[in-house]
Amino acid sequence: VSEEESIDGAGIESTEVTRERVLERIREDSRFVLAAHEGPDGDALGSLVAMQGLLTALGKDSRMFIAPEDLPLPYEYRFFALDGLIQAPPADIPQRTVVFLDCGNIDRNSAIVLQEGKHLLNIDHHHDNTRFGTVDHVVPDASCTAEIVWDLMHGLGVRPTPVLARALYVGLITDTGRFMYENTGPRAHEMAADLIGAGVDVQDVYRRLYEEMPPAKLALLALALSQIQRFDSGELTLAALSAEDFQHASAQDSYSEGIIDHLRSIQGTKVAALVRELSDSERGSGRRKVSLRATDDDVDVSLIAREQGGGGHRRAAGFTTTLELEPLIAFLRGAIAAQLHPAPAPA
Ligand SMILES: [Mn+2]
Repeated sequence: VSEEESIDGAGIESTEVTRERVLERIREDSRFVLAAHEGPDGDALGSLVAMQGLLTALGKDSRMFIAPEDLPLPYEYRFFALDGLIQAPPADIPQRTVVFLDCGNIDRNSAIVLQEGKHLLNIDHHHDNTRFGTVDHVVPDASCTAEIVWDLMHGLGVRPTPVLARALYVGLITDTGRFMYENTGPRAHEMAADLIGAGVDVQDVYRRLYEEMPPAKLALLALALSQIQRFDSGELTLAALSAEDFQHASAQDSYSEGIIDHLRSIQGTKVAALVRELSDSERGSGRRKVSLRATDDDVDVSLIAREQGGGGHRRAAGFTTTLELEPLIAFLRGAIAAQLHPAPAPA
């Protein structure tokens, strides 16, 4: 493609071009640091661990950065071997290529300490990615960032070990809701077939991620389900967990993962919201973390999250706020209504 054809109206290079640029950096550079978004989920961690395995297979020197506040990892991800883990930028960061994975922006991300890297490869699938890299390989059509890493792996001719394949598979099944969310296309299943062929033990991964649940996690779910609130004929279904709720359930912060799927599943819901008060350990006393899920395309929750300085996908987004619960709910109801029932334009 010519230079003009490869750049769209907004000056953004096509993913064919950015893919080649990423492959070139990986082939030519020898030292790397990898990072993902804060509070890393299955896709962030799976992509991180897989990229580490990929670079190691190519004989590169690679380190994985995870901020101290994100460790230990949520229990379901502790089986990942974190080879090459660092918790602070290495002294030679100006000579290293930094790879940001599944990271829509780095403004409020601890990984911002890696900005001094030689090259910044921004590999992500969030459509609202702020394109902060020196190369921005952003593929909104990818079901997960792990799918992009999987594609790069094939581009580099690396055959995955079972451990590398498992890391990619974790990213795939967590971000697609086990192949149930709207981002699940043929490619997600082709990727699954490829990875299972490379040695992924499907039942073992399922057990690790979704069973072996600490009883406190179920206790927290029970607390959330017992205080569901519905607004505007149920278009907004919300549960708010306080710091005391976490204490009563003896639950860790990460145990709220998955609760929002129950809220979204309730009849008539357009938007599900899980609000949780951040504990002191998350450096956020008095702040609340809000996760949003949309049931269909009628509401774009990433727009709502962005109004509060957050972001995400159209059907899954989030933000952090200092708003008290009442004004927060008022904001959400207003923002949802503005999309569902826009006022008619003045004549
Ligand atoms: Mn993701």
